[in-house]
Amino acid sequence: MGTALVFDEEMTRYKLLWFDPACVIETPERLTVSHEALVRTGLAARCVPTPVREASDDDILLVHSKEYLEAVKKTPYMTLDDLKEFTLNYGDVYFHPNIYHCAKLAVGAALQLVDAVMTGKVRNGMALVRPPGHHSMRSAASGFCVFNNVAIAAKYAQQKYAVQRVLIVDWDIHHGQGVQYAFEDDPSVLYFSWHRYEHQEFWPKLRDSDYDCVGKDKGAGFTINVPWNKIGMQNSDYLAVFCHVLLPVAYEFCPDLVLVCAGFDSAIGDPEGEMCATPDIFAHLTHLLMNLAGGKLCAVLEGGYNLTSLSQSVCLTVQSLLGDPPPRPTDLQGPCQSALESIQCVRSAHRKYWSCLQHAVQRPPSDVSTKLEAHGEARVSKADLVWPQPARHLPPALCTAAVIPEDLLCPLGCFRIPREQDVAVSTWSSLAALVGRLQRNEIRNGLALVSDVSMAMAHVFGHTPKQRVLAVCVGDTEALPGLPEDGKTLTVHFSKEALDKPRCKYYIPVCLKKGLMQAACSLLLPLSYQYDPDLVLLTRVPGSHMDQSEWQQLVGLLQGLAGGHVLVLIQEGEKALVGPTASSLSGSPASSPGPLSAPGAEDIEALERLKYRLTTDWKLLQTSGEC
Ligand code: X5A
Ligand code: ZN
Repeated sequence: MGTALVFDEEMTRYKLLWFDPACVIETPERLTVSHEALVRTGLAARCVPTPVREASDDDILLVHSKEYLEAVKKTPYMTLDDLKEFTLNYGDVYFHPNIYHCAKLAVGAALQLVDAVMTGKVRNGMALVRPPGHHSMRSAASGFCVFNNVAIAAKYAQQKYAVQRVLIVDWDIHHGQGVQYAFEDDPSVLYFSWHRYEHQEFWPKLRDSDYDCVGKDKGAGFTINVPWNKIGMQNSDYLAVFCHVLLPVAYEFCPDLVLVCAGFDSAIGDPEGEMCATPDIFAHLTHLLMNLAGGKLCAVLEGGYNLTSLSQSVCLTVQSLLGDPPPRPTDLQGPCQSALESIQCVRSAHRKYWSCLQHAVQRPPSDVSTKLEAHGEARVSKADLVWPQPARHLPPALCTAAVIPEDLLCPLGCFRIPREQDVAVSTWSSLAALVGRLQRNEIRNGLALVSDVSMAMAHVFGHTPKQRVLAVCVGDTEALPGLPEDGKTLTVHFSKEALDKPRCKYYIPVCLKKGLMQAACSLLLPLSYQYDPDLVLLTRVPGSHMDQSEWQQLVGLLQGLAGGHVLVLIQEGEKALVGPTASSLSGSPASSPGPLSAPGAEDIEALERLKYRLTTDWKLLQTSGEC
C-alpha cells in the first residue's frame, strides 16, 4: 500500500501584493521548492499522485461560519484597496484575488488525502498546500491561514467514514489555536501542539496556548499544549516530548486516524521558529506516528519559511511515509532545562486525564538537573545555523531476510536464506550469513526462528565484535548469554517475572504486567535513541505477556534505529509470531493494541522508579526540570 502525494501548482498562484513585513515570508516558492525537491530526489515518482479538488461550501461549513465563508467569497472581486481593508480585520494574514480559490483547493487537497487513506487506496500521504490552515478560526483568518484545512479534514473523516477518534499532531512551531478552538470541548479529537511561546511573548501571544489549557468540559484532557519558552530547541527536546508526552498518550487514546499539521518552521534555519532541530528529526517524528491507527496518517503542510530547511524536511517526512528507514539520529545529548520544565508541566497538568502520566515521580534528584547544560538559549548564534545536508540514502533493494525451517512457508515480503544440508550447523551458518548481509547493508532487516535464543544471541554477538548492538529481549528467560558489559551492547529485558537489579548501565531489566506500550515509548525509545545502535537485536522467548499487536508495535518502533537494521530472533515455541513479525519487518503497519492496554498504577510506578534511577546515565529519560 502506497503513499499519496497531493499537490497542484495552482496553489502557488497568489502572493502578497503590498508591503507587510509580517507576511513577506509566506511566498509561492515555499510550495515550488518543496515539490521540486520531491521530484529531484525521486520521492515524488514513488508516491501515488493524487489530484486536488475544490472543497464545497458544506465542507468548509464543517468548521467555519456562514458569515465568514460569505465574506471570503467576495474577495476575488475586490480591488486592491478593498483587499487591504478586508485584511485589517484579521492578524498577520493577507488576501489576494486568487486566495479564495487556493484556500478551497487546500481544504480539498486535505480531503482528497483523507479519502485516499480511508478508502484504502493508499496507506498514508502528504498534501503540499497553500494557504496553510491551523490558525484560522470559525469566523476569522489568521497567521497566513484562511480555512482550517486539518480541522475540516478531521470533521470530514468523522462524518463520512464514521472515524471515531482522530489524533491531530501539530508540529508546526506556532500554536494552531484554530484547531484547538474547533475541538476544545470534543473528546473524540485529541489535539497535540508544541509551539514557541516564550511565556506568552511569541505570536499569537495567547494565554490559551500554555500547558495548563487542556480543553473544556467533556474535552478536558484532549488538548495538549507544549510551550517552548526558549528558542534553540534541538532534536533531543523534540524527541523527549514525543517519548514522554505525545506517544504514551497517543497509545492510550488509540486513534483511528492520525492527521499531522506538518509545519516545518520548527526546523533549524527558520526565521520564525529560531529552533535548532535538524530536518532529519522529521523522518523520526513521522516514523514514530506511522504505526498508530493501523498506519492511517495524513500530513498536511502548514508553515516553514526557510526554503532549504523546508524542502529537506518535506523530503524526509515523505521518505518515512514511503517506508524508508530514518537516517541515524544526530547529537542526542538529552533535553535542555527549559524543555524539561515544559515537559514536567505538561505531564502534571495532564496527570488526571491519562493513566500513563499518573504516579509520575514528582521531583528529580537535583544533581541530575543542575548538571545539565542548557542549550535553550535567549539567542541562537549564526554559527549554530549550519547543518549538514541530509545524506542521500538508498534503502537496500531487498528488505527482509528469513532463516526459517523448510516446512514453514516463507512469509510474504521476505526471502529465505538458503540452508546447507547439515541440519546441525545450517541454522548457525544461515544466521551468520544473515548478519553479514545486514552489516554490508545488502538487506535491511531479518528474522530467524531458532531452537535456543540465548545461543543464537551469543552467536550474533560473536559476529558483531565491532558493532554497538541494542538487544531487546521479551519473555521470561533466566538464561541470557553472558553479555558483554563493555558498552558494546545495551540490553533491555522485558519480563513479567521479577528480574535481577540492573547490574550495570548496559543491562536494564523491566518487569511489568501491563503498560508495555508505555514502557516502549518512555523507557525503551529514549534509551535506544541515546545509545544509537548499529544493529537492533530483538528476541522473543515463550512465557511473554506481550500480545501480538504490542509486539508488532515494538518491531515497528525499533525500525527507527540503526538505519532500520533490526534482526529478530524467535524461539521455536513462538512460531505463531513469525508471520506477524515478518509483516511488520517488511513495512506493513502494526495492528493497534487497543485502548484497553492502558497500564495500572503499580506498573507505572515501577516504570517511573526505574526511569528515575537510570536518568543519571541516560539523559533522554528525564522528565522533570526545576519548575
Ligand atoms: C502557518 C504559519 C505563521 C504566522 C506567523 C505570523 N503561520 N507572525 O506558520
Ligand atoms: Zn507556523
